[in-house]
Amino acid sequence: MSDLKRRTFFKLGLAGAALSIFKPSRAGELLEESTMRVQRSEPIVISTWKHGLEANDEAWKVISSGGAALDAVENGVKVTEADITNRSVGIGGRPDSDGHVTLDACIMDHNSKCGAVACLEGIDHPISVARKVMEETPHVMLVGDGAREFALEKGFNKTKTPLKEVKKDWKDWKKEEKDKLKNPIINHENHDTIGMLALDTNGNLSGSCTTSGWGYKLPGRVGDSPIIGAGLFVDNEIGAACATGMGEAVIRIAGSHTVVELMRQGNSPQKACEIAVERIIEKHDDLMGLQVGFLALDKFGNVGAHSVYYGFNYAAHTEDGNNLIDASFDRNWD
Ligand code: SD4
Repeated sequence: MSDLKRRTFFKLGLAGAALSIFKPSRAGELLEESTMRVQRSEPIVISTWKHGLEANDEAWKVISSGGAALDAVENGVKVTEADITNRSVGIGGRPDSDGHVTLDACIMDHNSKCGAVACLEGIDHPISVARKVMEETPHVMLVGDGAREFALEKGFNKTKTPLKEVKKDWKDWKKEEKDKLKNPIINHENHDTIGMLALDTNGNLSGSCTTSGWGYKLPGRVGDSPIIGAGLFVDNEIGAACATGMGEAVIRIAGSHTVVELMRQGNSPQKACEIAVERIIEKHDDLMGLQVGFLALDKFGNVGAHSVYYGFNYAAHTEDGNNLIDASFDRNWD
């Protein structure tokens, strides 16, 4: 990120913050006036975890050739969904405690249009089903059998889940963890959802988020990832944010929406992620195993990332290349 961009945003951020104290509705107007001066944006795509590198490459093909951020974030996370070795996204994901792989996803564009699916079983690209919900229905979210019926009607392929090797792991888990069936314990190794945010050359933002959720969760459990405002939020005037980690904690503070609103108040994306993490920490007496990471991108291409615990990283693709970056964090695991 260039210093110039940072300085520009810093100034705008301060101006926005000052205005928001006296006359909140003016803050957005000021940013809009300022961004109108920017004719074309330098594109950027960012996404959670190491698998974001591959996903970014695909998304980058779209935005670097002048395509829309919305297409970039859909195509990008489809790479992760299609990777059957991934145990926390797509059809290679871990099942719930009954052995069903249920997938959650959502997508949001620069016009605040959004679509989501939750508890979707046996369909290979939940993110594309979410996009169809957004574009071809008057609804925002479809769940369970309804989502599956809709996907089949729209021509998506049926897939058999869980995969053989995943089923074997689940059976072993069931034998060993019988007592945990009714009370799943958070396992931070299971947390590898992909959330992706992109800014295209027209200055438009979009985001996507897709996961198989908490491994061996209770049947019917839905996390933050398909919930607009929790796992993902985009406001084209301000910025976008997504979350990864323990969805229950993210939902409790409407995490991604909170991050975007903090940016609207003049905080940098980094500061906004830090404040949101702080809020999660304040709201939970027991933080044991509670990992949450936020990733944010503002309208000017500035990035922020912060997590409760050490270990969260993200991939960022700009014109300078595609890099894996460690996020800052509040505490170590020990
Ligand atoms: C969930 N937030 O279902 C997801 C899981 C996750 O990295 O993010 N894993 O709660």
